[in-house]
Amino acid sequence: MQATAIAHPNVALIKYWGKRDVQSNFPAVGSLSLTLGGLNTRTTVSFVAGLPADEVAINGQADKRASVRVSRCLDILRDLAGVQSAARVESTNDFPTGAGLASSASGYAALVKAAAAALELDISQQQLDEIARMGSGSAPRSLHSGVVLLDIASGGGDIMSCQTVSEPAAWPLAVEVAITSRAAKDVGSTGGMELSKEASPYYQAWVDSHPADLATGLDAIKKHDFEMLAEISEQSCLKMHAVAMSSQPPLVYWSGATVDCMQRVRELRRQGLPVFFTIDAGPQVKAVCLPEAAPQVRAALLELPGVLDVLDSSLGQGAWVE
Ligand code: 2P0
Repeated sequence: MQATAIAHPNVALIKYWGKRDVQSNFPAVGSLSLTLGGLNTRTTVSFVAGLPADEVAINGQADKRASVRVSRCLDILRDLAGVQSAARVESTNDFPTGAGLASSASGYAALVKAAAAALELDISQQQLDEIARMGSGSAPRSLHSGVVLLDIASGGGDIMSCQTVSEPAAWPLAVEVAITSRAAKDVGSTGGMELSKEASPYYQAWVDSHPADLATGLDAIKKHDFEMLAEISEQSCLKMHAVAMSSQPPLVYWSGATVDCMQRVRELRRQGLPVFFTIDAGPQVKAVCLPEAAPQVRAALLELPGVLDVLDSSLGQGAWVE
C-alpha cells in the first residue's frame, strides 16, 4: 500500500486564470503548457491501517493547509478502491516551493499518480486527470509530456480533456527560469483567481477572448512558428497579469527584477534571439527559447542584478511511478 511517483512542474503559455466552479475546481478557461523536465517533485504515498487522519509533509515540514485538498483527492481514490485507511504523504521538491513555480501542479500530479499505484487502482487517464484537477487546476497538465492542451467544453457541462499536443522530441524547447525571490507568495493562485473574478472589470473580457488565444497558441505549436508562439504567449501572460492587477485590492505578483527580466528578454528577441517570457503567480520569469539560444539567454539573465539564479529546463515527460 505504498508507492512513489515523480512529476515535473509545468508552465502555461496560454494561461489558466479563473474558475467556472470553485467546488469542483473547474477552470473557466483552457490552457496550453510545457512540462518542465529537470525540475522534480517526488512524492511517496503510504496507506497505513490505524493512522487516525491523512498526514502531509512537504520538504520535511508538516503542512496542515495542503491537507484538506490532499484528502479531497485521496478520498475519491479511496472510494474507488474501497479502502478506508488514512495515508502518509511525503513530498519533496528540488526547486523553490510556492513561489510561482507550479509546485502545486507537480505536487498533485505526483500525489494522484502515487496514490493510484499504491491502491493498485485500474483507472483511466481521464479519471486521473479529473482527480488531479480537484487538487490543483494546473495539475492534470503535469500528468502529460511535452506541450499539453487542457481543453474545456464550451457552454456548460464540466467536461475537460487533457492531452499532449507535441511530444518533447517533436519540437524541443528550452526554458530558463530566472529566480528573483525564494519567498513563498502572499496571495496564492486560488485566492488570486477568485479575487480577479469578483473584482476585476477585465475578467469577462479575459474569459471571452481566451478561446481565440488558445487556438492561436495551438496553431503556432503545430506550425513550429516560434515568433507566433512568442507573441501570443507574451500577450496571454500580460492579459492574465492585467486582470490580476486590475482587481481590488490589486494583485501585483512582479518585483522590479521581474520587469528587468521581461525587458531583457524582449531586447534579446529584437536582436534576433528566439526567446520570449512568461510569468505565473509569482516573481520568477520563465524565458522560453529554442535550445540553441539557451546558453545566451541564461548568461544574459544571470547578469541582471536581482536575479538570484537561473534554472535550466527542457520539455519533459508526464508523471510516472518510480
Ligand atoms: C497557469 N497558474 O495556467 C496559471 C497562470 C498561475 C498563473 O495554474 O487554484 O495552483 O489550485 O486550481 O493550479 C496556478 O494555479 O490553481 C496556475 P488552483 P493552480 O499555469
